[in-house]
Amino acid sequence: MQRQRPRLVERAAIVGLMTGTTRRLDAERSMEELKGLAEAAGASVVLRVLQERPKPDPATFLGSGKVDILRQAADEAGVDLVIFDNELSPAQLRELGARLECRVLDRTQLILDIFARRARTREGKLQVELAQLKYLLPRLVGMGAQMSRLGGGIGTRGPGETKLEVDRRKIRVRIHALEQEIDTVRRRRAQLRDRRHKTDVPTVALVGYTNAGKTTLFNRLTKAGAEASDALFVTLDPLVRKVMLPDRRALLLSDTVGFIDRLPHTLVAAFRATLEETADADLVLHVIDASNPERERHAAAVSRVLEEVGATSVPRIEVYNKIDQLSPDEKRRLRESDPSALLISAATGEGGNELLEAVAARLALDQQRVTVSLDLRDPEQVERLGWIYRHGRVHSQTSSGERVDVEADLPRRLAAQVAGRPLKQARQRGRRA
Ligand SMILES: Nc1nc2c(ncn2[C@@H]2O[C@H](COP(=O)(O)OP(=O)(O)O)[C@@H](O)[C@H]2O)c(=O)[nH]1
Ligand SMILES: [Mg+2]
Repeated sequence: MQRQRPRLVERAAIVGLMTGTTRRLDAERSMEELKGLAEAAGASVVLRVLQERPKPDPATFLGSGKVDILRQAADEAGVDLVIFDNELSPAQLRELGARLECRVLDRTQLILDIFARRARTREGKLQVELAQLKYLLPRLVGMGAQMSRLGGGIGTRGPGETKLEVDRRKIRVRIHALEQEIDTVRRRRAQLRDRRHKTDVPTVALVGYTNAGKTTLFNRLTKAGAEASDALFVTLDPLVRKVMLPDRRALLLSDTVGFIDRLPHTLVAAFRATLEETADADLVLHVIDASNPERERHAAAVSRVLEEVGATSVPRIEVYNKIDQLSPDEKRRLRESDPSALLISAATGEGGNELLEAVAARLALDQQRVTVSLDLRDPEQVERLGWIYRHGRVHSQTSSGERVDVEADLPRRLAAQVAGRPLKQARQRGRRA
C-alpha cells in the first residue's frame, strides 16, 4: 500500500430516526456508534440530528419538512455527506440525495465501506465484495442513470463506477463466482493455518467494539515506532505498525475492524472474514470500554466471535480502557471482579507502561528452553548460533575447543525450528503445556 497520507477529511452529518418503539437511550447509543463508524471511515462528524416520528416516511424517510430543515443545517455546517443510522430504501436514497444535494449513505453502506478498507486477507476481500454486490442487486431496479449515486461509500471504495454499469445478470454471475471462490479459499486456508509461515517478529492484534478506543491505543503505542520510521514497517500497512517493548524486542501491532452493535445480518460473514487474521496473531489485546454500561455483553460477544474465527488458541489479555471516566469506587470494583484485568486510559496514557510490560511478559511466557551444541568449524552452525542470539535470550554458553553449548529461551514457534533441523544435539527442556 502506497498511500500513507490521510486523505482530505470529509465533513459528515449523522441522522437518526426514533420511531414509536425505540427507546431514547438506545437511539442515543446507536448514534454514538454511528459517529465512531463514520470516523473509522475517515469522516469528521460536524452535525448530529435525532428525529422523532411514529414511523418512517416512505418517500423521504424523515418527512418532507424535516428534510428541508436538515438541508439548511447541513448547508450551514458545510456538510459533504449525510449518513443515516438506518437502512434506506432505494427510493428514499434517491429522493434524499436529490433534496439534500449531497452524497447520502445509509448505515449498511458505511459499514461496507469500512470493511472494504480494512479487509486484508483474500477471504476478507472476497466476502466484502460479495456483501457489496448483494446490497447493490435489489437496488438496481429502475435506477438507470441514478445508479452511480449508490457507488461506494466514503472514498468510493465500493464496487467502482464501471462495475455499477453492468446489468443484474452479470452481477449475479459474479456473486456466484465469488461464492465459489470463497469456498475454495476457505478450504485452502484451513489447510494452511497449521503450517503458516511465522515471521520473526511477533504480531499482536487489537480487537474490541467500535468506540472502545482501539485506534487511540494503537496510535499511543505505536508512536515511538512510527517516529523511528523504520521504512519497512511504515509502508507495510497503515493498520499495522511496529511497537518497541521495554525489553527492546519489537512486535507488530494491528488495529482490526471494530465490532458493531447493530450489524446488519447481511454483513456478518464479511465482518467475520475481516477478523480471521486474529487467528494468526501471537497475542490478542481485547480492548473494552470500561465506561460503557454494556461492557459485559460486548466482551462476551467478542469472545464468541474470536472462537468462531478460530482464535481460541491465541493468548488474550483483557484491557479495560477509559478508566479516566470511572470513579475510584468503580475502578476498585472492576479490579475486584477481574484481578488479572489491565486498567488503562488510552487518552491520558495512564497504565500504558503496565500494559507494555504485560504484553512483553505474555510473549516471553510462551518461551521454550532449548539447549544446542554447535560445531564452530561448520559455517552453517556458526550462523545458527547468531540466529539464536538474535531471537532468544541466551542463558549460558560454554565452549570447549571448537564446540559450543548454548542454553537459551526461544519463542516456542521458533524453538521448533531449531529442534526441527537435522541436528542431533538439539534437545528441549522445560516444555510447558
Ligand atoms: N475518556 C476517554 N476517551 C477515550 C479513551 N480512549 C479513546 N477515547 C475516545 O473514544 C472514542 C473512540 O475511540 P477510538 O480509538 O476511535 O475507538 P475505536 O473505534 O475502538 O478505534 C474517541 O472519541 C476517543 O477520543 C480514553 O482512555 N478515555
Ligand atoms: Mg478504530
